[in-house]
Amino acid sequence: MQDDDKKLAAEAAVAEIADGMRVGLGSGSTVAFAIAAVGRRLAEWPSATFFSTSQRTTNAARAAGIPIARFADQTELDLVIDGVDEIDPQFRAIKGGGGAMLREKILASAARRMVAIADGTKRVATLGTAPVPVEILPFARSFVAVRTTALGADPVLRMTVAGKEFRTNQGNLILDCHFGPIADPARLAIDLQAIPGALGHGLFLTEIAAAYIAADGIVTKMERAGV
Ligand code: ABF
Repeated sequence: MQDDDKKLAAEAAVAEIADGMRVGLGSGSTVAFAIAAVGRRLAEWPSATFFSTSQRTTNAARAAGIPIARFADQTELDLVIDGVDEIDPQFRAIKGGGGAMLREKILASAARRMVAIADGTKRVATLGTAPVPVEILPFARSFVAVRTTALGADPVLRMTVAGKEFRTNQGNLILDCHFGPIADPARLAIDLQAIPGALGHGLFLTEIAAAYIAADGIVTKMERAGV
């Protein structure tokens, strides 16, 4: 079962938490299992502090009894646990299915170690079946859309289930950019970042240090070489 696998991967990553750590919590349904596990084990880490990548995660953490500290006062974290939409054999990932990738990338970059957690369906040979979410300034929505098209994307404005424009925690919009198989993710990341009005994107190419992937009840831990 996919949820059982998500839970296994999440709990395996939570085992990396040690007392005194500054821990970032990602977003998404796999992280929801990590939040539940942290909530159950919180007493083991009286001096740990926890930070959140989205309002949704903050709400879930507080409901689990986990106090969430202000990241704005922080310059470095010890560990971030977060989900992915896709991850390839080089630990490169597409993230942002939940729309939190701008804050997720900040915490991932601030962390000494970021571990990804996922069920086996997230493992891909080549990134790109999933769209690359791009957070955009509403002021520049058409301008950024046409620039992503020039890069080969079919940009789709993300809508809520109620049919309204999805808004990030920053009040911005998201273009889900369908590129298909991405031959050169590093080049694409640079090109996306160069578009004025594109404030963040879901290509995570260097942040992930390790991945816990669970498939059919078995968790595989993979460490990125040389990190
Ligand atoms: C967030 O959760 C996103 O960056 C990522 O895309 C998504 C994965 O969601 P789930 O774990 O629900 O598949 O981290």
